Amino acid sequence: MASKVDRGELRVGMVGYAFMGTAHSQAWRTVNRVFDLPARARMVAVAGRDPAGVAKAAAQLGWAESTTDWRELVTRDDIDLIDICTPGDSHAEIALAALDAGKHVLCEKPLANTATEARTMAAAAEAARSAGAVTMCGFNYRRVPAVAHLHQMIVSGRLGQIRHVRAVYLQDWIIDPQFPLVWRLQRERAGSGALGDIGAHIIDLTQYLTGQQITGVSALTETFIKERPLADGSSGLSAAGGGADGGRSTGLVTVDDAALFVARLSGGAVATYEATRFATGRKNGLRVEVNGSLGSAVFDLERLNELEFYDGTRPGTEQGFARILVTEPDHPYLSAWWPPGHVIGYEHSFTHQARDLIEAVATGTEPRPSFTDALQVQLVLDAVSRSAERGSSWVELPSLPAEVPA
Ligand code: SOE
Repeated sequence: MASKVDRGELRVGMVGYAFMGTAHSQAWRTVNRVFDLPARARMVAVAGRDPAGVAKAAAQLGWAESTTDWRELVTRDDIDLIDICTPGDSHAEIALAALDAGKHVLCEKPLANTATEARTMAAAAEAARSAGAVTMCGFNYRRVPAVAHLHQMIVSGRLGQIRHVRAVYLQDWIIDPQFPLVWRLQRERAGSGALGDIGAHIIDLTQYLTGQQITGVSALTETFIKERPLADGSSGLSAAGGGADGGRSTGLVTVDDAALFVARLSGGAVATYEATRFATGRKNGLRVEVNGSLGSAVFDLERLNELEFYDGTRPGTEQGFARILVTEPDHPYLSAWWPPGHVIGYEHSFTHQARDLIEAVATGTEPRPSFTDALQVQLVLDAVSRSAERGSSWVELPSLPAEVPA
C-alpha cells in the first residue's frame, strides 16, 4: 500500500542527478519553505551509477544518502516516492519497479522511449492507483504561472472558440558539428531527438492550455548532422569511420535534429508545431500562440513572467496586444512568492510541480499530468515519427525547368 504520507513526511528517493536531478532537488529543498503543505518532503537518498559522482551530488543537492543501487532504493521501507530523472531508456524499468514496490512515482518527460513502454507504464500506474499510489510526469511548463493563468483564461472562455495553436520550441545547442554524440542523440538512449525532448513539451502544453487533444498529424523530421565525434568514454552505437587511432572516433546520429508537424485538435482547432535544436541563436525558445474567436494570447518561455493578450472584445479603437505581467498574488502560485513585479524563473516551475505532487499524495488525488496524460503525448510522438517515416501527405514539386530564373 503506497503510504499517503508518513507522520507528515513524504520521503523521497531520486534516481539520476544531472540537469533534471538538479532542478528537481532544488524543488524538493524549497517547496516546504514556500508553500504551506500537508506534508514535508524529506530528501532521503539519490541514486546514480558513479559512486563518487552521486556522493558529491548528494552533498551538493541536499540528499541525506547516496547509492549506486536504484533497485534497492525503490524497495526501501523508508521511502514513499521515487523521482525518476534519468535518460528515457530507463524510465520504464525504474517506474515499474517502483510501482510494484508500492511507491508513488514522478517521472521526467517524455514518459518513455516508445508508445509500447508508455502503455505498460500507464497500465501499471492505473493498477497501482487502487493501492493508493499516484503518478505524475514532469511536464513542468504547465506550472509556470503565466501558463497556468493562460489555461484559466482559455477554459473560462476569455479567448472564445480556439481556432489556431502555433507552437515552437527552438534550441541551438548542437549546431556545432564537433558537438559529441551524447545520449540525447542516440535513439537507444533517448527514443527520439528534438521531437521527444522538446517537442513533447509543446505537445503537452498546447493540449493542457486548450483542453483539446491532438487527433491527427502530418509531419517531417530532419537530421542535419548525421555523424558526430564520440562523447568521452562512449561507444559509437552505430559507429562509422575510423579515427587516427584506428579505433572508432565517430558515431551516427540516430535521432531527429528537427521535427515539424501540423495537427488537428479535438475541439476543431488546427495547429502547427516546430521542435528543433538547430535554430541558431535560440537558446530555449518555447513560444505558444493561441488564436480564438474573441482574442489571442502568446506565451514565450524566454519572457516567462509575461503574457501577450489581444482582447478582441475591446472597442476597435483600443485594440492591440497588451502585456500582462504575471506577478500578482491572484495569479497561480504567486501568492507564495514575492510582491508584484518581483519576477520568478525557470526553476520555480519545478517547485510548483513538487507542491502539486505533495498536495495530491496527501489528499489521495491524481496529479496532472498523470502517466495516462503522458501516454497520450507519447502516442502523438509515435504518430509524428510514423508520419515522418511515411511522408504520407508529402507532395513533391516537380523540378522547375532550367530557364526559370533563380
Ligand atoms: C533539452 O535541452 C532540455 O533540457 C529538455 O530536456 C528539458 O525538458 C527542457 O526543460 C530544457 O531543455
